[in-house]
Amino acid sequence: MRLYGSLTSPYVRKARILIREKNLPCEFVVADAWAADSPIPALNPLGKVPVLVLDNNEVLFDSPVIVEYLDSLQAPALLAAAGGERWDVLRWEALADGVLDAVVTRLLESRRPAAQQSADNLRRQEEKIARSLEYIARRLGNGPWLVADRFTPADLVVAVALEYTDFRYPHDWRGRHPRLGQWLAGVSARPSFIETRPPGMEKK
Ligand SMILES: N[C@@H](CCC(=O)N[C@@H](CS)C(=O)NCC(=O)O)C(=O)O
Repeated sequence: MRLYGSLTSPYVRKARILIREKNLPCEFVVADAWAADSPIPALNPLGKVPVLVLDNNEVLFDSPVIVEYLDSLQAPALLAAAGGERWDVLRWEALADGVLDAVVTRLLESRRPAAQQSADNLRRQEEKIARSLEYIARRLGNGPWLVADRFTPADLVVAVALEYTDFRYPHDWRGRHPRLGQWLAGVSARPSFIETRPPGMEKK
């Protein structure tokens, strides 16, 4: 198997963390989706990373699909096969993916020439992020995990989203949600997080 992606993409990092957590044999190919000579559009018509090329040359894309596929390769699966726990985890994943989308959209907007930037769009994305962090903090218990009594893809994706927020939209969300900050410190101390942290992303 080969995983294509950049070192800084949080969507790619989700797959890299899962590969490390489950010790799966998978080559990592660094590829920039934005480069003119990028191999990515030939693999994924959407032109986005991550892309996973299987041993039979079948191609999977979109990080939720890749994460679930990788998780299915080796028991025990981190995602429950059925029942309430499964839907809890999938909802957390959808929320965290939405936070990533908002942070990326905000970043791209902020990189446009000042005269072309939309203050409305910046504010809208920042509101999505603030509401989502509030939502997470409100539902966070006292234990180390979001769902059940073990590490699940919910913890993985929410922690990736919070670290990416620190990386690309640094602001004092810990002041508002100190317990969420403590929770993140626990998850992000895992070797899978340490080993996949991109250059320039400091652990808080
Ligand atoms: N929903 C996709 C989002 C992936 C994504 O947006 N990747 C970015 C890198 S962070 C990308 O490849 N962007 C290139 C583009 O949008 O053309 C996923 O979860 O895999």
